[in-house]
Amino acid sequence: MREFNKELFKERIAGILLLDADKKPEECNAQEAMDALTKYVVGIASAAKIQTTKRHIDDKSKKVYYFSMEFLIGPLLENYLVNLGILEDVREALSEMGICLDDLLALDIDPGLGNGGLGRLASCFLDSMASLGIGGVGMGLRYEFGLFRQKIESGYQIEEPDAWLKNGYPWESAAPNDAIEVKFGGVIDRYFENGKLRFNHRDYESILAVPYLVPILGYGGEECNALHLYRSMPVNTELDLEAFNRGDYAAAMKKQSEAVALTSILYPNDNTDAGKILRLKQEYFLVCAGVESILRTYKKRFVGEEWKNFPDHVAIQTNDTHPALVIPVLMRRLMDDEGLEWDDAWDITTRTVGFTNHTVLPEALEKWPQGLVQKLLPRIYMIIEEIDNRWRSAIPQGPNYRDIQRWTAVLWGGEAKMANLSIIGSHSVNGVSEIHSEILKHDVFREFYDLQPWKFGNKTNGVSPRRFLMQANPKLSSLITEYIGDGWKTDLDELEKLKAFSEDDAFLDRLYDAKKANKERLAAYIAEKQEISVDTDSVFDVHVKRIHAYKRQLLTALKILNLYNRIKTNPNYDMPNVTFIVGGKAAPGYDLAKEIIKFICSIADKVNSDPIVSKKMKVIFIENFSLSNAQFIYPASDISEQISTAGKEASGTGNMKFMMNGAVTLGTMDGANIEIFERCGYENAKIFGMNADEVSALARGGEYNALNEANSDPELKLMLSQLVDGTFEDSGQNFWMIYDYFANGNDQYFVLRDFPSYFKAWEELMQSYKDKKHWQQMALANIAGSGFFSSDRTIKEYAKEVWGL
Ligand code: NBG
Repeated sequence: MREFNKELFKERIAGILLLDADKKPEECNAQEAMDALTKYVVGIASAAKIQTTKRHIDDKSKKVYYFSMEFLIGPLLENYLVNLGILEDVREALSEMGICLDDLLALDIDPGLGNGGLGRLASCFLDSMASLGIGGVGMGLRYEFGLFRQKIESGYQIEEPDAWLKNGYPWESAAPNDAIEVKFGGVIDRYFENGKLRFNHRDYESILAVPYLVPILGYGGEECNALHLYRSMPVNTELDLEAFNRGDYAAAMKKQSEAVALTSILYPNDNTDAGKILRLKQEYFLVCAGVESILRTYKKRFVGEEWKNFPDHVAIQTNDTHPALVIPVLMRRLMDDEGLEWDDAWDITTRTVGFTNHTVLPEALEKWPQGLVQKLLPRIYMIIEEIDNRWRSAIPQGPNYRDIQRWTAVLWGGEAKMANLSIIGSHSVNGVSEIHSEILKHDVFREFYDLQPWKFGNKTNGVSPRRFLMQANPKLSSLITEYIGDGWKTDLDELEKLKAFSEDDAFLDRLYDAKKANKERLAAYIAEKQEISVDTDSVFDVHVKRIHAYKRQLLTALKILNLYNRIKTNPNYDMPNVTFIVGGKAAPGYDLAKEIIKFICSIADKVNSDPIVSKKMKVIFIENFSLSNAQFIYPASDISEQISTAGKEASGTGNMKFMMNGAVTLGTMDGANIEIFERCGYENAKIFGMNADEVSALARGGEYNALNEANSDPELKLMLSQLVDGTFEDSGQNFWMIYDYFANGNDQYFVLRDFPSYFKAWEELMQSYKDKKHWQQMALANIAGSGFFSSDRTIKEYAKEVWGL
């Protein structure tokens, strides 16, 4: 950890304030103080970056390039103060200067450059690589507008643009000298030169990729990596003068606007593929710029090195299929520009690239119309065709192989299939939890697995304990340190040591107190934002994540409605007081998800305004669930709702964040839940519902009918009719869309089948809550068992088994 010299620090901050704001510390406002503190930390990060770069040049260590269309990095200031180990020192020093650190942190920018788990995972990985001293570079896009901000008005989601750059972003530094030209469209001419086939690209349109570098500071503050975010800019800064002189200013600016538009927005879809041309352009833009930057650095560092050694120095990991074009792009660079033959280029490419799949949902597996790829990326298309031809001709012909030909082809039925391209062009393919990786091998990609079983592996996801425990939950962190020392901060497995205190009443009481304090922090946030007061002695039952049919927020909604109905008929219904907290964004084009939000908000209105029911429970829909408020939510939770249909959630990472903070999982046998149950002990979680095999059997059978489920269960039947019988008319509507979802035999995620077992499991969990000591023991078992879910462990596995570090 770094030394902290308080007087020097105060002098530095005062100096920056004087230069930048012409003010003394006691005269500055929070924003000015925030800017000064950020500048101070950026200075430390830059110094660390220089040292890290020097070290990596000297030891020639292998570098990992993590390509992702999303990086949910979150607010950085507090995170870096934690990583530097100076958060409390800085707080004290500032307060001596009359500045309150918390006021500053509240102003920190939360760049929404991702949708959900996939983007946050990428950022946890960057944090872990830096903390472990692995030279890791993130390659992403600098979207002008991040994921929309969610407002809830009368229960409806309203999307507002996230103009996160409007006041500048102090963490980034532009590197215009390293800009890269990316070419779209045009024509490819073939010709022979010295007996070698060559390609000339003409009549294309160029867009400039300008890198912006954000420092990624590891724990301990010694290592600093970088995130490269590419921004699209026009190549020619000139106007179309002819149009300009005509007075047609829009036409004069057309090229410029098109170029800028490329990285303007992040597609707000989680686990669905929008299939839009702009998205394909974004994906190509990212990989083209990224590959070029890798090769430039490589050629500088390894002068005279043979190309075949490239994979000894560089690893590329693709975060889902979005950067799949990295394969043909690297091929093109090696062949067309560096003069390598196909076989050598192919060997280098496949030894360099690794692919992680993050979903089994068919609607999220990217496919592009062949014609579009051909028109937009003519040379890349030729290479994809060649990859596909070579792959197919290596598969035996004949009737037994027809299915394999069909399901593994890259180009088939007029479509270019990015998952197939990713698998064929990588040396490693992995899923993100045990069960998910098994489903990939035996179901989604089984033809590939039959042919190349050695490529397939598993890397169960993890999360950064710095951000999600140390930073999010200082109360619990200091309690842990008090009892087991601070080795857990770099080796999360040490949390196991806490098991020794499971009969220690004093410790268990302290655990309860920490939870209670965190509930008070969240309650204050809710009171401020939503003007609702919640009972901090109640159970906090929390379901926060993107809204999606497969994640089954409908189960939560029906559970709450069922409780409402029960209390209305029996005001003495036996349950502890509960606060239900739901939150998450719906993709703007996903009508059912938006309707689910409205449904939950309507139930909340009913519950919270009922004089009797509201004494037992409250329902809160947290507006704009995002990294910044997530950090208050996980530590305050008692119950972690992880209730996706078994087999559908690839891993989940929220489940790990809850566990680490001592929440008990109420969940299905899905994704990483299963590994969570194994590590906290099945008795310290609550499992319900069908398992993945039962789900597939039910789906295959084709006989499931949601209405039958409802008709055989009076409570379900009542709730289904309440959707449309005017029960919710005072909150403005009936929920025909949800009713139809069930009634038209659409319940593809089996909400109604799993509901009875879900409700029963919840009731049983409430019984266990009554025994305070026992509940604290369950919470403790979760914290103590969560070491495995550190992203440090995940990254070590990638490093060893995929990247060959
Ligand atoms: C998501 C999965 C989650 C998983 C994250 C990170 C996509 C395509 N997939 O279950 O739905 O935890 O990826 O791996 O966003």
